[in-house]
Amino acid sequence: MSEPTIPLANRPAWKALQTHATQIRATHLRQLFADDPHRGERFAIQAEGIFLDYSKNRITAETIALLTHLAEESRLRERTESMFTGQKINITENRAVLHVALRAPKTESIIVDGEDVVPEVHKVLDKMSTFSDRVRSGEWKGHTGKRIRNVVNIGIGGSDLGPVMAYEALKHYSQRDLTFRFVSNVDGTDFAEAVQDLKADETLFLVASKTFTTLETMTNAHTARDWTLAALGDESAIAKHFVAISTNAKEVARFGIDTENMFGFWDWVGGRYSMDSAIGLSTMIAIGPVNFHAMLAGFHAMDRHFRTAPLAENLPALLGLLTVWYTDFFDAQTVAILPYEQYLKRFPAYLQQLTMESNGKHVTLTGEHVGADTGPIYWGEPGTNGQHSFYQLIHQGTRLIPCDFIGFFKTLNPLGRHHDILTANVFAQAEALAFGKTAEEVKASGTPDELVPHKVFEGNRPSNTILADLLTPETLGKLIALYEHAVFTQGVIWNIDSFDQWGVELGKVLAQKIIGELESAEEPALDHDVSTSRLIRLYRSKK
Ligand code: G6Q
Repeated sequence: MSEPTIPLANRPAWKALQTHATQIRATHLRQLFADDPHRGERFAIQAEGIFLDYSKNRITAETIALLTHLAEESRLRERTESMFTGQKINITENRAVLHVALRAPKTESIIVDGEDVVPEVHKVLDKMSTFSDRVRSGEWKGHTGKRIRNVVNIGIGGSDLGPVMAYEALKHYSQRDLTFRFVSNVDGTDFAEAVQDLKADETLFLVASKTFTTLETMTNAHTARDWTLAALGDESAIAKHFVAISTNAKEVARFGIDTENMFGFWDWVGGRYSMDSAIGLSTMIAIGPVNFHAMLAGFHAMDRHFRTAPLAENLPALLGLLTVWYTDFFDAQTVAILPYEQYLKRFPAYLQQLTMESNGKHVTLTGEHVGADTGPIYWGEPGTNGQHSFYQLIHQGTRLIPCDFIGFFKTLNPLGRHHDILTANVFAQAEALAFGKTAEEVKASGTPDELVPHKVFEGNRPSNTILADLLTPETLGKLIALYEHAVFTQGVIWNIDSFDQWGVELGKVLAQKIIGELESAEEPALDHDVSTSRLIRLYRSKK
């Protein structure tokens, strides 16, 4: 793979952006709008049914030109091709990164290590479809001959957040006589509460784990096994009530799940990029194979757009570059994701993993310090709820928080005036953030002098408004792929490996050691720092 040899700070566009930023930082959005009556059209694009208004950003045409130059200098195009053609761009794990293959049509071919992976992808999708149909129709029976009523996904991180988010997002399309639960936390409460009203003979567990060795998932899976056996009393029940989603057939068999009931995927699917692989089995059972395929088509449409659209009209590239702009030239620490769609309530949590596990890195592909700030903190809640809690800080605090507002022209639940009221709030918030309210305006409304400073809104706070027609499986696929490729764009600029996650390792190793120390019958000899050792002793004395 070709790598940019020029360090970030020496790239000409980066230097030009530094100079340019000093001018823009001194300019108010009020001024930028006053200067250009066509700004609302100039900085808006529509592609693949997604409308992006990015005019309320602190940018000019020159900013976009410089940012797209930066993308070119950083070889975004070449890197994108490397990803789409199966090169091993996950350098530190020596792996291809091919979530785009998960939604490639049958007619495409993508070669990894001399083999076309697309037929394999479709083979698994077909197996998932057959299985989902059997569960949905009631043909798949539990051990006692009863049909399955409950589906419990056991997984964590990438094997949980995508499935939960997609289930919530697409609940409208789900089969309502099936109950779905998601167990991820090793805290026993998660499992206990998930199954407390379920009957074992009507419950199917999907054990979702790429490695099939993850401590939390294996602990929960064994507890689920015990719970099932306690109710059904017979080992042969496991085959009817457990399926596995994994790349590790050996461990699946060792757990006691028939590998016939295993849905595979591949090492080139990263956990946080896996919700459209077999990891999405719970989604497919919920919404059915036809809707699942519509979701894949949405992903694929955005993949194509990202690969082919000119950078200045490229939704993911622009979204990614704007984040680099605020992170590195405005010292913004976070990005708020604000979906005005109740079904997207888990979307910010999903994006947290996608963005922060991908771009929370401090060294480049070649191991040097990046020399700039990388992945910002993503967070958010659905609107309008957030307006009554944390928006105060976004409007009047001292920090700059770029916001992504996500809304829809139509609602899946038309109820009186609700949708107009909801959407009015999206537009009002973006308007208030950008333009604020000056001291003169506050005074003119009769505010006593001493209150004026408190009621001033500085404005000049940037946001994107992302709109689509209706939340469908296809739209969801597009939205997710939009952010996946925005994250990739950022990673390319910073020249980091967006696809590894070494930062989660150290805590895992230490926990393994401490588990032994908490559980040992003998008083353990502790060689931790004094704080940790004392906490361990305290727990042992109180537990
Ligand atoms: C995602 C990460 C991580 C992973 C979980 C679960 O990109 O790799 O969140 O998905 O640790 O791993 P398993 O699927 O192997 O259980």
